[in-house]
Amino acid sequence: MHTSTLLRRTLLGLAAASALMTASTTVVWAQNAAGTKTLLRISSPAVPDDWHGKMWDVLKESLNKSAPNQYDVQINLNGALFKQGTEPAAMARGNLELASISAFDIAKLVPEFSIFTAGYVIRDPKHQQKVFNGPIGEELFKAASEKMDVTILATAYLGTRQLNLRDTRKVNTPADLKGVKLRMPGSKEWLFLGDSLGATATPLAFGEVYMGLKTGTIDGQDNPLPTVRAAKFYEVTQQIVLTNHLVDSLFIAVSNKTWNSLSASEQKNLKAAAQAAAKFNNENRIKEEAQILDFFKKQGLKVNKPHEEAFRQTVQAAYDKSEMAQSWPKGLIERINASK
Ligand code: KDO
Repeated sequence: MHTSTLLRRTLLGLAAASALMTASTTVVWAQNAAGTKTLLRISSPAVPDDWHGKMWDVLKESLNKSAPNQYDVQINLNGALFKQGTEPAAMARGNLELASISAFDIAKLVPEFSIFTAGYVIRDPKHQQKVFNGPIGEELFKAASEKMDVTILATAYLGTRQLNLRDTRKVNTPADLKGVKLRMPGSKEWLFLGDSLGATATPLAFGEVYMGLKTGTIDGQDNPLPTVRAAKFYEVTQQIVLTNHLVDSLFIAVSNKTWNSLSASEQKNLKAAAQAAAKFNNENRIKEEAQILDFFKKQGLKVNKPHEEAFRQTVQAAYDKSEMAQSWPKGLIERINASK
């Protein structure tokens, strides 16, 4: 065949393929725009093998059962759609419908929420559910809805944060962490927590932690142990220090734009789906935390229990003196402590 004929045919073929692609894109878009399916885009930095990554499948399945064909649920993990911490802004702009947001994300706009970014405030997963499913949660979630334009549907237990170090060292009290470059997520509340433990807090996004540990740009990181396993940080670290410094939460939140567009029964279904997802995460994570140390020991990691009371006192003293604590409503810490 003559080269120019071949070229013309190829170009015609490409044009036809592109017309087809445009047509199919238009069909998908038209479906959503026509309101036949409500788009629910989810973004999370979680790795797929972590419980708060898997929980979104539970939400999707629950909605498929309670509201068949009503939602187009799109799950995006590994921070692939939005970077860690940028989800609330994306929801406010109308580019994202659902996310699991942290107390640290909320504290940026609701300063009193920073009380939950402080170490040693929430005692355990039961206490966490008591606090957030009762009047304290109701008041603070209302403030989050007003200031962030999102509705919190359920509280997930992210786990209890522990230290995880690249090299072994003796760590008994905060003084033993002097000079340790401890990676924390990049916001002032996170960095405060890292510094309060006695380390030198260094900001880094979750997705960069593995390489940071491998190459030595950081000396350690803190996360709940199921995440240390799921994100494979144990491959590039040698020690776990059981400080138990933060019983961490994630809040499953939906943008108010989406929430307000739903009928009362649709809202009920979505809330039930979010609660089923949180329940799945919470049960599995608690079970895994109870037995996970053996896994790390088998991987050759050293696991040590430091003087937890020394950590608690140092951390609490740092928060007591902090500017952050000025924004905590009078009596809130006592109410949290009294929740049983
Ligand atoms: C982390 O970056 O260390 C953190 O644990 C912070 C949490 O708020 C949350 O964003 C979590 O990462 C991600 O979901 C990844 O597990």
